[in-house]
Amino acid sequence: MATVEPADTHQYALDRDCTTLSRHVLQQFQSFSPEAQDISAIMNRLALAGKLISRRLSRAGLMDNALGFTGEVNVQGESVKKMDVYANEVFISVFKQSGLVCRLASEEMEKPYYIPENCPIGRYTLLYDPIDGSSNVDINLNVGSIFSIRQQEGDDLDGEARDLLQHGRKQIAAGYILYGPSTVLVYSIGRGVHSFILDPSLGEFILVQENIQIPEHGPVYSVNEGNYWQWEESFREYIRYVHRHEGYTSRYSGALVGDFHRILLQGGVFLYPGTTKKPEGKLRLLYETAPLAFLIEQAGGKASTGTQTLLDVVPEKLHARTPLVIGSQEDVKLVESFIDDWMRREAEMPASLKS
Ligand code: FDP
Repeated sequence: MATVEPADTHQYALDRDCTTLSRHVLQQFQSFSPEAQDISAIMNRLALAGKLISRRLSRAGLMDNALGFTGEVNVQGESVKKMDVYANEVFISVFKQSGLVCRLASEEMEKPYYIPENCPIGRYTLLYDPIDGSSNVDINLNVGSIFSIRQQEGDDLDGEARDLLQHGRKQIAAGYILYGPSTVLVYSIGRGVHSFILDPSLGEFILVQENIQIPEHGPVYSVNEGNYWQWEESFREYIRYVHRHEGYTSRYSGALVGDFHRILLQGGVFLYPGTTKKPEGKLRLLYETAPLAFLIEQAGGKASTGTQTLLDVVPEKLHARTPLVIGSQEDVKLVESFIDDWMRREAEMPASLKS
């Protein structure tokens, strides 16, 4: 019988270099400074939230009361799903008694949630969308969670969280968790974009790709074309352009995180334009578009509202919305060129001909 030498056993156990998420965050900071320790601990808690949500999603169809609507309507006027409530509470519970995060603000809560016992030491705020793409939950398709971390500025004594109404470059870290065939966590602390996959047998997120760079151009355009007649003419012109040119293909999953992940890895552009009735669009700035813009810039891509760099947008309120054009440099610039062109023609048009 063949005997296994200790050296071989060692090699077998480490068939890949298992860099865990918390180790990776510390490596990124290249120090054990208090900030490095804090952000590493926060990422660890976010990973725990991701594991809990992933576990529930994988069994949801077998459980009572996991799928479907609660009957409530959230602050955005959208029907709330049971999974939205569960995931929202998971993020709160993993940060209780952590001493890390003083406030949490999410799509599901009108006002930020304060954890007073954390506030004397934890001066960070977590902004998050607990379940992004919730319409996919009941049909077992991909959904995600998006997160962003900001430093609290001032004491916020009136509980209005006005210090959050600042541009996206104030984010210290951002990322998302994609619940697909595997559970993937992607994050950045402003030093590149890195991706991890949850190994269920270890219960750990393991590094799979470091310093992701988005291609300069990609074939995919990702947009809900059902809104075609509600967009401004510039977006309709762009869509007609890609229909008429070879090399473009359309993909739209109904979950921003899934569509964004495809574009981050393969290139292309995701669009959620405003409509004539809702020029601000659908997606929320602080916990949807700004974190993804932070990631795409770190990956060498571009994010805009169509007319303004997304990370420069200053929200007027916590749940402010923005149009979104995000992805490869070339593809975002192409969309912007249609908007510029259209604005120039509008400006030159005699007032009597304007619609
Ligand atoms: P959902 O409302 O299902 O949570 O965050 C909003 C979002 O999903 C995105 O994930 C998704 O890209 C978009 O809205 C889908 O909206 P449409 O159905 O209007 O295309």
